[in-house]
Amino acid sequence: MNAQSRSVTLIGAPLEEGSGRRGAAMGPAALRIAGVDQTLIELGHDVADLGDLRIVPAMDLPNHPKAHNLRIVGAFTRALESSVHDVAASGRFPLILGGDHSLSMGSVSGMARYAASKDRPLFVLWLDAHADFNSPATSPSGNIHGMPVAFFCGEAEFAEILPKDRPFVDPRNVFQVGIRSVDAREREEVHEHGVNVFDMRAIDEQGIGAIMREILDVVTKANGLLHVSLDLDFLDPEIAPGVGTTVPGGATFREAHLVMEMLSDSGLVSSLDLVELNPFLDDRGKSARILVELTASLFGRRIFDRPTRAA
Ligand code: NNH
Ligand code: MN
Ligand code: MN
Ligand code: MN
Repeated sequence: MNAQSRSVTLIGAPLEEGSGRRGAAMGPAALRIAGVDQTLIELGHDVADLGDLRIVPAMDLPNHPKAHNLRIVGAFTRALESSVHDVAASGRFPLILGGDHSLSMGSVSGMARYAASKDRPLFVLWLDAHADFNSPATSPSGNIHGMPVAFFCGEAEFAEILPKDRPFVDPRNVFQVGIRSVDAREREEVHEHGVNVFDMRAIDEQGIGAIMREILDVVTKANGLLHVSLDLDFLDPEIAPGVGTTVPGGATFREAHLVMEMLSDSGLVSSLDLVELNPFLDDRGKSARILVELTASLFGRRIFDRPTRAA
């Protein structure tokens, strides 16, 4: 992404039905109030805003007892899959303002279809306290925001939200960073499918810089596209309290910024989700602002410039 100017399209996804509680639907509004568009414009990017998706439940989907609100989540999934795909195909950068994490079923599936059309592999950087690899069969909560990774990897069996022969993400192309809360059966699934997990202990032991270099090298060698999905609970709740599922011991302010700065330097990022912000639980806009600051780092804001690293 370097210092170069990008054409960015904001897509608001006021979805909260995938989480166990209300409030995340106010996320897109809070991110706009925190100045996400103006911040990108000041960094020299061209910004368009599609506004918020307006969705009615998909009545052709079943009321699934172990996947709460499947009809509304399924409708958002379909709408995002197509709008994210179309934005990417028009040469612009889709930036999805969430909304709970179930929206990534749609955004990542849309990018998977786009990557397949370009004959390039899609990689996903999943910044989260949680692995989000449950399915209706394994989920202890039935909340779909704990299932998106299994969905776009072709695992979670959801009746016909998207065509069954759509492009999936190879779980070995998924890098999860910041993980510190995994359910029992989810742990087995993640291992079985070869998801790359860098948990909080790995960050403590190796440092976030070394981990990011390793991930970026893999994506560079494969000439991949990289979708970044930033769950606010990746961060420590002390600095980002506006989230429904706080888990202590998360990433620090500087660790998160270094992730974004290194991603920016790499020029590899194709698309971004900002998810799980719950303004109803936030402390005077603090968490919305930190998401906007991290987005600024991803889009080229620097303390000082660095000499370009040889690849
Ligand atoms: N693993 C739990 C579940 O599936 C929690 C998921 N919650 C999240 N994920 N916030 O990022 O219900
Ligand atoms: Mn998540
Ligand atoms: Mn999470
Ligand atoms: Mn499995």
